Amino acid sequence: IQDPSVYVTFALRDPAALGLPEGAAFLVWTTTPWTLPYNVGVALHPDFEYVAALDKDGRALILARSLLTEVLGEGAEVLKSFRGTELERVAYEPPYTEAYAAEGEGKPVWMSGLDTYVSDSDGTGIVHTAPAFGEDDMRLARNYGLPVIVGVDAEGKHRFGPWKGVFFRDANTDIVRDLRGRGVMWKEKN
Ligand code: VAL
Repeated sequence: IQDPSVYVTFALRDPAALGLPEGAAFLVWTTTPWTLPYNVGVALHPDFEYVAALDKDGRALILARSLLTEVLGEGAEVLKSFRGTELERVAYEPPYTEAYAAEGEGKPVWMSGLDTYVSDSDGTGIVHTAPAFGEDDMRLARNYGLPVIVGVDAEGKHRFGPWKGVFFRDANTDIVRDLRGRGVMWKEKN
């Protein structure tokens, strides 16, 4: 089975603090949409250069400069550039909060962290982090005190949301549709 690959936008809580316009967002790429309900953070590389550049709709999106042309195309206007270290602990609006509300752990901050495992060989240089589903994700959670939610049970079924009881990967189609409805789907490629 081929996992769908999606680009989603996580809007910054306080874009003005970085000198960016309203609506500015982290652009995040993932091949596991079914883990997005358990997102708690995004990982950036401390030494990469990042830019906030305008997409075709005039929205400011943050991504690694080395992937700018590949992702946004030729000639995208760059508003600002940042070193990864300048984008640490930047709070954003997560795509989903349901799992955390249900678990009663209080709300995570949903923020960026830095880790040198982040690559710019594909994606956007900004990695969706869901700690229960990856070793690197777990390390980021530990380093930044992000909560860990195990979103699927021992049988591999979702424990939360409208996908409760659905086998993890089988929820991909529904979650992709849901992301479109939430207005956070930027691009899908299969
Ligand atoms: N970080 C991974 C991804 O972006 C998973 C493990 C959540 O797909």
